[in-house]
Amino acid sequence: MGVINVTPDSFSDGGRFLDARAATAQGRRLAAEGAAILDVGGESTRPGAEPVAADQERERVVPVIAALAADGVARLSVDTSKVEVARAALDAGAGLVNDVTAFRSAPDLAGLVADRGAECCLMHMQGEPRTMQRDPRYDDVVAEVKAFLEARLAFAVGEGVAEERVLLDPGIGFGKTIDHNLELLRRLGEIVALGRPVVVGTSRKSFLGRLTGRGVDERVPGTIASSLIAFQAGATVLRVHDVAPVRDALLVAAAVRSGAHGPR
Ligand code: HH2
Repeated sequence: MGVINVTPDSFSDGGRFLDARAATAQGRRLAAEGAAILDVGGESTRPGAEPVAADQERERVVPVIAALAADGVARLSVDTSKVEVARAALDAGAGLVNDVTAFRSAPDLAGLVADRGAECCLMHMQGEPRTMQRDPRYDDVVAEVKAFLEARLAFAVGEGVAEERVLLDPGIGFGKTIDHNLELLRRLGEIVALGRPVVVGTSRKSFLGRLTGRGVDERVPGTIASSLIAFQAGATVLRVHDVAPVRDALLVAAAVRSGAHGPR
């Protein structure tokens, strides 16, 4: 899953793709590099980020999704928690709603996903973006994230979303310390055991900077390592800004696992 942030303030690429043409070009580049899914977002969720009004978020993402849908080169996902934005994105050609609040901020979003037969990604977050990194605490982070995802999956199914249309994400960096992130990656198999496809997004995140001493643009090796570890533990969707290097790493790992490889 390649990330396209149509925002002025995203933590790693804020401002680079605020213009619809630049964002669309980035989407085409990521698809050409091998992204199967493109995740288009119009509101940053970085720690301390300020909320964006629905109209503005919609104006940011819809032209980009419409242009990429016309290409037909990748499945399209909208990274939003708002019903109005998701509806417009689905109308424009998105097929997946990636909600970092797992339908908590807009419970009606579940009904929309159900009515449209869309897929959704439900992510764990403790707190909300503005304050989530102020002293997050858990007794057992993996058990709590797992119980949360199980409950949100049950909620979505109760609202009419087909279970096989739901992906789950432990929410690396969302209300978590470096130790919480490492434990989630180390014990990711427990989340995979829920039986739904698991999405993991470590791309360029600050815990990689803490581990390596690298700035946000220098965290590709850390992103590759953590994405591979997640893949080995059973994650099937890796949400990254740098598709080409992660794709190569995953191809090698998949070939070692299966013994099968293409004619490249
Ligand atoms: N991470 C971010 C945003 N959305 N969605 C899912 N499912 N999983 C993630 O780990 C995840 C996500 C944060 O990364 P980014 O979009 O690059 O930053 P920002 O929120 O600042 O735009």
